[in-house]
Amino acid sequence: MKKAIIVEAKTPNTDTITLKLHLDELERLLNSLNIEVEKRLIQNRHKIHPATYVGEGFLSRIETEGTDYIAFDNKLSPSQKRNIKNLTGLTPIDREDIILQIFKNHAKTKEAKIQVELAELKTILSSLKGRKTNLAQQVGAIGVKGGKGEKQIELDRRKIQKRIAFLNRELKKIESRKENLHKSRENTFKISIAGYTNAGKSTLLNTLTKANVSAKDKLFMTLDTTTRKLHLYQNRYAIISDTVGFIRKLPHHLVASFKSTFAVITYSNLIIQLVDITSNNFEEEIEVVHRELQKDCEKIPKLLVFNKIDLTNKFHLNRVKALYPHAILISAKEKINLEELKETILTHYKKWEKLKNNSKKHI
Ligand SMILES: Nc1nc2c(ncn2[C@@H]2O[C@H](COP(=O)(O)OP(=O)(O)OP(=O)(O)O)[C@@H](O)[C@H]2O)c(=O)[nH]1
Ligand SMILES: [Mg+2]
Repeated sequence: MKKAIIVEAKTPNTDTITLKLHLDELERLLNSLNIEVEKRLIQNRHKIHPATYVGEGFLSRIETEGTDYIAFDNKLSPSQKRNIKNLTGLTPIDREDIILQIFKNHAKTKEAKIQVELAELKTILSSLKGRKTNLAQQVGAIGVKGGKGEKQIELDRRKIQKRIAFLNRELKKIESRKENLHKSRENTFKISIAGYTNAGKSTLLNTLTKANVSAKDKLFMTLDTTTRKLHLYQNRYAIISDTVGFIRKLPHHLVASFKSTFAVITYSNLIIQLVDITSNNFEEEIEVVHRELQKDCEKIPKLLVFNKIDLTNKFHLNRVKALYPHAILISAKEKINLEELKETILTHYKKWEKLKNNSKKHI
């Protein structure tokens, strides 16, 4: 197993608790890559060092024996990476590199693979902008070894641009097929399960529809949406989709590449915003997802649903109930309180059906 040290700068306006929660998350991201975190080193600083992020002396004193990576929660510039590597001998990886690599490892379908490659190439391209350094120094630190890395190294800017254009064309083909699918579902009640990564979205889809989506305690297990039929009552059905998870500071190029995958949420008539009640940082997680959903889905009704209540105690449960009185509390895995969720879905379905019938009458 590869090993990493996490390094962070604590500036006067950083809150200690938030910092800890963010580094906890960074550690989970690293664990999703099978990288073990040996220690966290935090330097109190007035501001971030422009050349080395933390102080040079601080970096040069780090014990590096047996360690492979030096990981940072914030984005590092290519020159910061170079300097840090020179001072420590460790390979620097930042949050974006880590998330991108997780996406790369988990991409299974042709579409997801294209999307990840596009994001990766765009990241390389933007780090090459205005620089004369060669690719070998720029490419994603984690994937650089072995055949793939060498292949990447050979690509110059032009080749990258050509490849991006090709991948964009391929993606367009897949997207137009998807677009047609969305259109054909105009008269169907569409639900999507959205939420922070690892909230239990795939587990809920599996429980509600007997789908067979892989659900694991790893971040970003799902990179493709799966859609299934959900029986409501009599001969009424909805379709329900599992979606890609959100995370704070999701790399810009990944968001852009996965736009069509996230789009399934924008087409839905009801969004289940699923929250992991056991997360120490669920309030910020709700906020991150809420902010994303406000962008294109402001008008779509949303259900706030807390999951994994089988793992929590009464005290915490009551606290959440008091904080979010309209939320539904379930366990997707242990099938607790799913009836309330289904009934609420049904209420929304009936409202939607009524609106649809009324609008037909007016045509
Ligand atoms: N105890 C308990 N575990 C749950 C529950 N729901 C999901 N889990 C576990 O939480 C982990 C994540 O579940 P997933 O369904 O993969 O979560 P997800 O939101 O689809 O995650 P990503 O696709 O990675 O964004 C898995 O190990 C599940 O078994 C629950 O109600 N109770
Ligand atoms: Mg999933």
